[in-house]
Amino acid sequence: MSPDSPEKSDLPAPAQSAVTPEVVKSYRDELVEGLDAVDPATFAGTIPQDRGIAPRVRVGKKWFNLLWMLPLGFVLLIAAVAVAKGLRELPDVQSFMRQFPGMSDLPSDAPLGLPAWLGWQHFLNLFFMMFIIRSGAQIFTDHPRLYWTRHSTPGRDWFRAQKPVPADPLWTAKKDSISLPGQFGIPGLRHSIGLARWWHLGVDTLWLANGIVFYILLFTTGQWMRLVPVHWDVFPNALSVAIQYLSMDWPAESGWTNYNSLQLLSYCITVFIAAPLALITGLGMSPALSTRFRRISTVLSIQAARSVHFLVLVWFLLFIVIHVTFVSTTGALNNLNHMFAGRADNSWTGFWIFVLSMAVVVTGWVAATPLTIRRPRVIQRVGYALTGPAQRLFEHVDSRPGQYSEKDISPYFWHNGQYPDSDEYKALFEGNFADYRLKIDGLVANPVELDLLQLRAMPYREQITQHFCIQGWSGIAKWGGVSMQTILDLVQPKPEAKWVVFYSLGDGPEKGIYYDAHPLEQMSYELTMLAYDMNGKPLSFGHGAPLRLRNETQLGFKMVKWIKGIEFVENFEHLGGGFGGYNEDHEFFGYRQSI
Ligand SMILES: Nc1nc2c(c(=O)[nH]1)N[C@H]1C(S)=C(S)[C@@H](COP(=O)(O)O)O[C@H]1N2
Ligand SMILES: [Mo]
Repeated sequence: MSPDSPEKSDLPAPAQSAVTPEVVKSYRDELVEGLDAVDPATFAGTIPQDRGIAPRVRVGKKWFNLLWMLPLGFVLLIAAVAVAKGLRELPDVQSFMRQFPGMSDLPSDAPLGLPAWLGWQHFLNLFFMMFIIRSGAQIFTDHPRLYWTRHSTPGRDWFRAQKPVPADPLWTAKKDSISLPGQFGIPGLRHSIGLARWWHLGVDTLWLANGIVFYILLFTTGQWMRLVPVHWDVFPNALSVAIQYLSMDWPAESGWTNYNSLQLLSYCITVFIAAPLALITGLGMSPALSTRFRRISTVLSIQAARSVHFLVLVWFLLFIVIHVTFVSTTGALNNLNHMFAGRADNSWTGFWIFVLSMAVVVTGWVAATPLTIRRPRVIQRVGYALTGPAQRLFEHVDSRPGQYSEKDISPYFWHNGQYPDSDEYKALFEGNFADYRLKIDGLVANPVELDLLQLRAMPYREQITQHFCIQGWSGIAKWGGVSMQTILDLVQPKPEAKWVVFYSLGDGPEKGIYYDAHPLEQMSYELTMLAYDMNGKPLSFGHGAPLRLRNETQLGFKMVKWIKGIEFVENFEHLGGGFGGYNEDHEFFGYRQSI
C-alpha cells in the first residue's frame, strides 16, 4: 500500500449501514493472550537477532568508528606519559609541584576515616549500578541512535550502532532495533525494551533511595568535606596529581584520611553532578513531564536528554574503569579495608568482605537475564510495584496546547508497529474508507457507529504535539480530528466506566488484534483526541489511516492506530491477557507509561 497520504477531496460519500454497535464486544474474541514466558525464538513477532554495527560518531558528514579509539587511545596514553615525564624535568614544573603536591587541606573538623555505613552504601550503589547499566544499554539498543534535536531525522543522528536508515518509506523503528549478548544486556533479545525498562526504572528507584540516604548521611556526618572542594588550590593540586600519575611516579596514597585532589574532583563530579544529571535527563524523556514542564523541555528535549543521559553513562563507565584500576594498583588490601571493612590496617578482613560482595554481584549478574526470560511476569509486576506510583503521579497532567507551532513539525516522522494486512483492511483502504465505521459501545448510555464524514462533521480539533516512542525516537506533528471529550459527550459513559479500550483493524506481531486501554480520566484531557488528519492531510496508511488515538501523557505504543472500535469498560482484567493492552500482554510493557 502506498505510504502517501490521500487528499481530503478523494474521500467518497460513505455507504449506507445499520447501527450495530454490539459488534464491539466481539472484538474481545479477536484478542490473543500473551505467553507468561519469553521464547527467544519467537519473541516480538519472531524478528531475527541483529547485532548492529560497531558504534560510530558523526563528525560533520563523516562517520568515525569508535573501535579506532582502542589503538588511538593507547598511542595517546603513551604520548601523554612521554609528555608528563618530559614536563617533570622542567624546573618550573618542579617548583609548581613542590608548591602543589597534590592534596588540598581538609577543614579542621573533617571526620577521620570511612564509617561502616559508607561501605554499605558503596556496595549497594555498585550492585544497583550493575543492573542499571546493563538494562540501560539494552534500552539504547531498541533505538540505537542518538540525536540532539527532537526530530530523530535519519542521517542527523550523531551516534549510532546501526547501519544508516534504509530508503524503505515504511521502515519501522522496531526493525531498526538491535540485540545484545544476554550476559551483557538484560535480557539481550532484540526489542526487549519492555522488560529492560522494568529493570532500569525499578532498580533506579532503589538506587535513588540509596542515593538520598547517602546525601543525608554525607551532610549530617561531615563526610561531605572529603568529597567537596573547599579551596581553589584543588585545581592546581589535581593537575599536579595528573602529571604524577602520567609520569608513572605516583603520589603517596592516603585515602583513609584525605583523597588526592584529582580523586576528590572525580568523586565530587560523580556524586554531585553525574548522578543528579542521570535523574534529570532520565525524567527529561517522559512524555507527561515534557508536555507539562515546557520551559525545561523546550531546552532539554527528549533527544538532548537521551544524548546527555548516554554521556553520563560514558562518564560512569570511564569512572568505574579508572577507579577500579587505581583501587587495585595503589595498595589494594588497604583500599578494600577502608571501603569494605571501615578500618585502616593490613588485615585481610576488607578483602574477604569484598570477595563476598563480589559473589553477590556476580550471582545477580549471571541470574538477571535467565530470570527475566523465565519469569517475565514477575519482572513486570515487581517493576510496576516499584515505579507505578511515579507513573501514576505524572499522569495527572492535563496539559494545554501551544507548545509547538508549524515550524516545529518534524521533517521525518518514524513509522512503528505492525501494519495491518487483513483483507478487511485492504478492502476498506481501497474504497478510501467509504465503508469504514467506528463503533463505540460498552458502558455508555448511547452506543454509536460513525463513518468518516460524520466524524469530520464534528467540531474539529487541531494540535501540534510531540510523540514519544518507548524505543526512544520522537517527532512533532500536527494532528487534526475530534476531541475525545466530544466523543464522551456523544456516547455518555456510565458511572461504572473506568477504562476506555481502543481496538485496531490491525493485528499485533504475534497475531490477535492490537488494542490498548486508557484511564477514562485521561480521555477528558484537552490534548486527547482521535486524529484523522496528520500535518494537514488525511492520515496515511503507515500512520494509522483512517483513525488513530493521541493521548499526549503516554508513550507512543498506547496510541492505537487503524482504530475500528472503542469500548468503555470497568476494568481490563478480562480482556486479552489482562494486562491492559497488546504490548502489555505480549511484550511485558506497563499499562501506565507516563515516563
Ligand atoms: N494498531 C497498532 N497501533 C500502534 C502500533 C501497532 O503496532 N499497531 N504501534 C504503536 C507504536 S509502538 C508507536 S510508537 C506508534 C507509532 O505511530 P507512527 O507509526 O505514526 O509513528 O503507534 C502505536 N500504535
Ligand atoms: Mo513505539
